[in-house]
Amino acid sequence: MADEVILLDFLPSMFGMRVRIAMAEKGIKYEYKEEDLRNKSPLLLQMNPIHKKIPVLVHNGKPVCESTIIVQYIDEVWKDKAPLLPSDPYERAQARFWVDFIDKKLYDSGRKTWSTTGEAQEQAKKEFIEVIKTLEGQLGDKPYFGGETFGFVDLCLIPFYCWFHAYETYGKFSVAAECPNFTAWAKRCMAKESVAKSLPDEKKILGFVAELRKRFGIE
Ligand code: GS8
Repeated sequence: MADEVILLDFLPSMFGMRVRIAMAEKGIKYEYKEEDLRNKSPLLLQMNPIHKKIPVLVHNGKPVCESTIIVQYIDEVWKDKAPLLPSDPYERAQARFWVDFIDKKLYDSGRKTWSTTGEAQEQAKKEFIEVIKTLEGQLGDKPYFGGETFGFVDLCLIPFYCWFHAYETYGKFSVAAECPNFTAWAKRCMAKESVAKSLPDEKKILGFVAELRKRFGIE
């Protein structure tokens, strides 16, 4: 019997994008279900009763939650094509370290570039650029964080790139001007079909952020 694969997702979510890229890399056919996060479906509440968040992968009726856990699950189950995590245990641990760093540092500082003002916003911009520079240092001269090929760290990081236009518009700064090597890496990733088709247009994200700012009464 063929696998039944369902993805509960929300288009602007960088966490959801990770799963979409992993599915595209592996060539997995699945049913995409867009969630209204202000009116969550009974299926989402049933499949992720703890966090009630997307993304959730439902594989033959069983849920897997948390984007990085889902991507690793996909890599283990569909292991014949496009390996995402390194096979060496030490390299695998390093890749997980950097993804953990991205989740702990990049999400919050990025969000604060458009959701705060004044001193807090200046601080957020500084932190955001520092995080990108740290990642740039880790990338070094390699084409991808995974080395010669696109891997787990690349996949978990590139979804943030389509949010940069919104961060830069409201934060009034330019990542490309400050971090050219990082930007070259991002463009390399965007040239991949699996990535390009999984990320929404940056203008759509900008519109989404404009709506959020209005809703939160920012400015
Ligand atoms: C984060 C998922 C998340 O924040 C992961 O999957 O990696 N650590 C998790 N999902 C958000 C949408 S994206 O910002 C979400 O579902 N929010 C709904 C809510 O908080 O009610």
